[in-house]
Order: sequence, then C-alpha cells, then structure tokens
Amino acid sequence: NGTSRDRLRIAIQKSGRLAEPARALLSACGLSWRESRDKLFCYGESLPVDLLLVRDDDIPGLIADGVCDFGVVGRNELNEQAGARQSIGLPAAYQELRALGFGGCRLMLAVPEAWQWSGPEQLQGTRIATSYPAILAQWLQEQGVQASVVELSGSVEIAPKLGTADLICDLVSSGATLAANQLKPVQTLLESEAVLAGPVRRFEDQRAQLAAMLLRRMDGVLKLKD
Ligand code: PRT
Ligand code: ZN
Repeated sequence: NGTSRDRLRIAIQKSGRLAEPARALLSACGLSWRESRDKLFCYGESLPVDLLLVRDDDIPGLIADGVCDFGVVGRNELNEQAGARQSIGLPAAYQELRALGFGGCRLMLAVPEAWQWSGPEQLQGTRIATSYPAILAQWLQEQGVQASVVELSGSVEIAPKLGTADLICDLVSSGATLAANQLKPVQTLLESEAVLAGPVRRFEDQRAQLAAMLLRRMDGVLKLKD
C-alpha cells in the first residue's frame, strides 16, 4: 500500500500485558496524545505520531497492509505470522527493528510430569497442541521429527488432560500455569519479548524523518533502561 502520509501511525495493544509498557516507552520518547472518545485512535499532540489501539494478533497484519507504520508486539506473534505468510509463499512484509526489554517469556514444549524427556526425537508420532503452529512446524522440520500439530487458540495447557494432544507448545513466564496443569517445560523454541516491528519497505515521504527521529529517541530511552 503506497499511500503517502505525513503522520506516523503506531499500533499497540489496547489492553493486556504489553499495553501499559508500550505506552510508557512511547511517552518516554516524548510522544503525547489527545485521547479520542472511542479510545481506538489517539491523535499525536507533541509530534505527528498517532496510536492505534488494537489486539496484539492484528498488529503484524496492520503493518503488512500499510495501515500502520510501526507496532509494539511480542516476537512470538510477529514470528508466527511471518512464518504463516512464508508457508503460503507471501513475501516478508515486516521486520523486528528493536527488542524492547519487557514482555519477556519463552515459547516452550511442555510434557506431562511423568514423562522422562530424552530429546526432540521422542516427539516422533506425537500430537502437540499450540497457538503457534507455524513456529512449531518449522522447528519440528529443523529437528527432522514428524509430529501432528493441533492448533488451539486458547487454553492449550488443558489439551493433554482432555486427551486432544500428548504435549503442548506454549508461552511460559513464571511456569505456574504449567505446574497447575501437571506439565513440565522441557525445551525452548523461542526466547520472546516485546519488539518494535516495522515494514520491510522504506518510507518515501515525511514519515522517513519521523521514523528516524523516533528510533533515535527510542535508542536513547532503551540505553537508559539497562
Ligand atoms: O486481547 P489481545 O489479543 O491483545 O491479548 P492476548 O490475550 O492475546 O495477549 P496477552 O496480553 O496475554 O499477551 C501479549 C504478549 O505478552 C504475548 O504475545 C507475549 O509476547 C507476552 N507474554 C509475556 C505472555 C506471557 N508473558 C505469558 N505468561 N503472553 C502470555 N502468557 C501466558 C502463558 O502462556 C500462560 O498461559 O500467561 C499464562 C501465565 O504464564 P505463567 O508461566 O506465568 O503461568
Ligand atoms: Zn492476542
């Protein structure tokens, strides 16, 4: 979508784990907004940089379609949707520009507590429940293992108990959810955190300078944080 614009548009999560830290980071970069009544669109006041408040799952697609210029999203979600595009032959449309240091978690395989884990070859012929079918399928292929991927959009951790899968591949932070479901983490597929995602294409209008300034400010803020 080659529409020329003179304002930048950044998609962030409307509510959820990344919503507050994303706003805090952008505020620290000197951005401020006039809240709109519907609270889905926030008009930038200090700079021509507007916010779109959406579900995290929608952020990669909004960048791919050129509706938004940047997004703050989990690497897990970005890589999953990139993998899904790739598997149907679509070109890469977005890229990770900066790792943001919050929203840390791991995409892991977790098995019933009674299993003795001996390595990926043990997965041959099993059924694995996940919300990340593209990342999982690619990893299985790299391991040279054939297993069936059972795609679930939520409550993945109860699949082994229900008998719909033998094990799961899900995000883990404290591990409490796994423990509560008598599962144990055995293998990390992806180290994730919130990232700034942007288009693969360069901006050819006013947005180029705005984007460069935003990245420069963000690098300053991120450097202060560690
Ligand atoms: O409404 P919307 O679609 O925007 O929100 P969402 O429910 O899809 O997303 P949300 O807010 O739950 O997560 C947004 C992002 O936060 C994810 O894409 C990850 O990048 C990141 N993140 C960090 C996590 C976790 N930590 C996490 N622990 N996302 C999910 N979890 C889940 C985990 O899978 C488990 O089921 O939280 C549960 C608790 O984790 P434990 O290990 O602490 O028990
Ligand atoms: Zn979501």
